Amino acid sequence: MSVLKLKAVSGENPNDTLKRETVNLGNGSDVVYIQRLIPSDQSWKWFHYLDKHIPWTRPTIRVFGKSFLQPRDTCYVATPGLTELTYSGYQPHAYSWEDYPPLKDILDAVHKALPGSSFNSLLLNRYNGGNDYVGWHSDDEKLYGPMPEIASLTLGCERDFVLKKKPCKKSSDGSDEPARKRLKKGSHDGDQHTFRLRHGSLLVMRGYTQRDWIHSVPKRAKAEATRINLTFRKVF
Ligand SMILES: O=C(O)CCC(=O)C(=O)O
Repeated sequence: MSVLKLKAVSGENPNDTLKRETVNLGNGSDVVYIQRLIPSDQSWKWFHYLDKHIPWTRPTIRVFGKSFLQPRDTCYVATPGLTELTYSGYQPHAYSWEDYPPLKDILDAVHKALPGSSFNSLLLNRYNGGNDYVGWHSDDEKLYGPMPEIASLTLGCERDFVLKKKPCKKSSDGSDEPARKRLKKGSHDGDQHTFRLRHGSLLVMRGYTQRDWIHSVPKRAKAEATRINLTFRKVF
């Protein structure tokens, strides 16, 4: 495992006091972590609203040919008319931003923190304690384009977010290229980085992170409380 070197930099706006840590993963991939994007009391207000009002479901998904109950609750929100999202054989219903007005305020806060961003879809996850998790995967669905920017907001219980490099395989011309699809838990090749995602924090994956890296939120016996995660994405 490599030693994680964090570079603290300020935002693009000189008046912006938000501390950003940028981790250069190499080969055009990087991660930005803003530990205190949303003040704690505002984050709790949004947490309680979403916990109560979002129509959470726990769908059956298919991974490596087997059916599983997804190990966390989920909900999908998107601007009308976009290509529909399908992952692990599951196509979530797309609710609209207007159905849950605080989502528009959260989206505004994320857009303000990331100048130039224009997210139009949102996948929400709710982890009801440390047994809920998301396994190793990358968000490399075609509808997000080749270099998606994905911004992930955490509300509630802190959890670890782990990034691991995809194993390289030799292509027919002899050059190394990353394996593209979802990988089995336990496979390992190369660097690994862990971020402790705090209440009110924002983690942003950029560049080729989805092509070259996989990520997970592993089970954690000590994480007893609920965590709500919002991942903002742009569908092209
Ligand atoms: O909960 C998180 O921080 C990650 C969620 C995630 O990986 C996903 O929705 O694809």
